[in-house]
Amino acid sequence: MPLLRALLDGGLDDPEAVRIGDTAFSGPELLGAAAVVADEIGERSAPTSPVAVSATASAETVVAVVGALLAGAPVVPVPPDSGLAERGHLLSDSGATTWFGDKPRDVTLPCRRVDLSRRAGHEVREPTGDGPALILYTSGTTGSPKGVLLSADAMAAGLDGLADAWAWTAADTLAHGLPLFHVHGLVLGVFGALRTGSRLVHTGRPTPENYARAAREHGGSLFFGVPTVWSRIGDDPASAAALTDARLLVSGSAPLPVPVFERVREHTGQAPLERYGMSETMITLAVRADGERRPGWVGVPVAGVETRLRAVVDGPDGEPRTTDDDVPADGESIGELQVRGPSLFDGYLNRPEATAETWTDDGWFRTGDAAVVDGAGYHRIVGRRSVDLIKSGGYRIGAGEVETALLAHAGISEAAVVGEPDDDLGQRIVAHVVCPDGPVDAQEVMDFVGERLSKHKRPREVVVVDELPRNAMGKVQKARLRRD
Ligand code: MCA
Ligand code: AMP
Repeated sequence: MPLLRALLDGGLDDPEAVRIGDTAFSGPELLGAAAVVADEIGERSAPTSPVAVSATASAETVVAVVGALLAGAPVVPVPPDSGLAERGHLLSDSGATTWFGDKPRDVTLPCRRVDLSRRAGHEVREPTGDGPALILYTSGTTGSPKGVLLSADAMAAGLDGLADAWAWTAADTLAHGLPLFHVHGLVLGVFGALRTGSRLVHTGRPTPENYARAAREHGGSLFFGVPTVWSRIGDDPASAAALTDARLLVSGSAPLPVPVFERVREHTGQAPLERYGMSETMITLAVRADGERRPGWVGVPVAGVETRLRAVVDGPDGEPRTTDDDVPADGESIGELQVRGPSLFDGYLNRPEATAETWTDDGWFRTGDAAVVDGAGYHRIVGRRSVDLIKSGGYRIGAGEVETALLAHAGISEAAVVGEPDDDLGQRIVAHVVCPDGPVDAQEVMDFVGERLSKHKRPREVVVVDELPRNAMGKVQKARLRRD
């Protein structure tokens, strides 16, 4: 069954089926525009060559991505503000052969622009779904981002699990303003609508005013946001009041703080519903539409997913090590969350060793998140095992990637990046740097990182130190840098 089932079945025939900013399409119009892209891809390259899409929050991005899926070309969504080093890595690592969108000067690939007014009249089909359909770049603790290979079948399974959990149907209008280069905004937030047949309203920036407008003017019933978005809505009672009649307010991508949960409930009249996932796994845990909305808990496995919690002990080298022992389902005992099911990825592109490290010998995916589970199967995420994966505004940011960018600065000889608690962003990036030739200008350092990496990877604060705290082995002791 195709990933974009409702779109290809001729559903979505309403002229407002897909609205992004000022552009609205019916399903057949979107399909006709995407078929032009599919034809162009088929003419230019081997159909299985990856295609890079400058993933602005725009109708052009949706048309390009859908067109590439129809052509059978894996899509590499590129953050539109990615800096030179990040973009260069994404393009060379993925082997993309075509660039869709406005072309930055450093991109040498053949460039195509989507023409929203063009339509192809012929019928299109989606290729079979077990090969890579999306290559999503995501940060690890060290090194450059890795390309997560997601097949259409895995995404379809994950979306069906959510449709079941949330009673998500063609009667819904999905509204959100998330970026279109991650699972949350692109897979759930676009493919989810094109699979279930629900209308889609992309709000542009995910501001409280734009969410309120999506409710008032477009009848949004199902709202997606990261906790930062819900925190800002909770602080804006007038906008929050517009969401009172929405069917579900869904939060994910990072922990939803209990005070934010309470503020959203107070001002919208309904409790938000949490779900948990990863780029590598799609959404594996969710509170069901009719389930208990318990602040701080992310619910039960979605259909087809199994979870287990494995005990973690200190290894002989002092580093934590996961054992083969399950921790009790008592709502208190903490273990590493491991998952398996049909929505999981097919590995990291070009990284067999990194791929192997994420799987246990008996075939479970190690999430790296610490969790508890209770007797009813409700899960709570209590933290990440590694301090080097930071979640800021719902974005996953590897400390190592930011440190590498900082070390390219002539005035910086050592760098250590940590995530510090932040009421708005969950965590904010703080860089501790050693500057042998005298202090550097903090804003200049932030701009320097922004030229190399995506804007959200810029440190919010730069702290100049004489030396970094290190243990006897010379390893930086990041716990000693945190000031909370
Ligand atoms: C930010 N600004 C800065 C700096 N940082 N300026 C100078 N130096 C800095 N260090 C600027 C920004 O560019 C912006 O400027 C302004 O300050 C406000 O920035 P910010 O506070 O970041 O707010 P924002 O731009 O409104 O972003 C908040 C956000 C965003 C909208 C919540 O973080 C976001 O879209 N997050 C979604 C991430 C996401 O989709 N993750 C899903 C991953 P200006 O106003 O000029 O632009 S997928 C996943 O996690 C799994 C599968 C899952 O479970 O979903
Ligand atoms: P990403 O690769 O951007 O998909 O980020 C995945 C990570 O986000 C997970 O490993 C978790 O650490 C975190 N995450 C996602 N959803 C939640 C949630 N509801 N609560 C806590 N953490 C979450």
